[in-house]
Amino acid sequence: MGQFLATLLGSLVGPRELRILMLGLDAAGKTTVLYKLKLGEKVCTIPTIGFNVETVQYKNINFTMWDVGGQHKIRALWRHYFTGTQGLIFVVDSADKERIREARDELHNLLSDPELSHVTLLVLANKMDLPQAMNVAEITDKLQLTSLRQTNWYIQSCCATTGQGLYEGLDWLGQALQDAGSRQ
Ligand SMILES: Nc1nc2c(ncn2[C@@H]2O[C@H](COP(=O)(O)OP(=O)(O)OP(=O)(O)O)[C@@H](O)[C@H]2O)c(=O)[nH]1
Ligand SMILES: [Mg+2]
Repeated sequence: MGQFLATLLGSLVGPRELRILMLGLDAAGKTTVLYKLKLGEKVCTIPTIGFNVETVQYKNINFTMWDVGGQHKIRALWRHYFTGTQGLIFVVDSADKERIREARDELHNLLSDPELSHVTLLVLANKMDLPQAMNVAEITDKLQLTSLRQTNWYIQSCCATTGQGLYEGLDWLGQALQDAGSRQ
């Protein structure tokens, strides 16, 4: 009944707007995620130097997604995109065992910033199609997600090239941000 009323209300008042920031190490798959959601296609990407921004409409929500390049030398620019962020999507290459600690450090560093301290966090454990990919439990452990001060997080396994898992992630994010909004 609650969901029915939410859908009815949504169709009367128009889509909800959410500002989402998508970060993660270079080559994690952020741009691939963005354009798979936007176009429904696997696009050929080149490393992002600045940012890409697209609005993805899904279930009466407009997710405005900011995808910022993750190369080491340009990570200092990430903070310029923090203001107004409601949801953070942190994309991880699940097969990159060598850099998972680097990913952990970047994530914890991000969440220590006052502007992101209350953000709702979705971790996308990407590239699950690769044979050497770590599973969700291993990535949760290696990223030390359970030690985060934020309680509002979720980890979703996915494959950006096929799209598997991406909408499940958006489902969680949309619902979690709705719940967070109704508590305020
Ligand atoms: N096998 C596999 N490859 C993927 C997947 N997602 C992305 N890739 C590949 O990973 C490479 C990097 O993807 P990008 O989307 O450009 O990575 P990014 O996170 O945007 O990188 P930066 O822009 O440098 O921060 C590309 O060759 C993608 O095709 C996936 O789910 N599986
Ligand atoms: Mg990119």
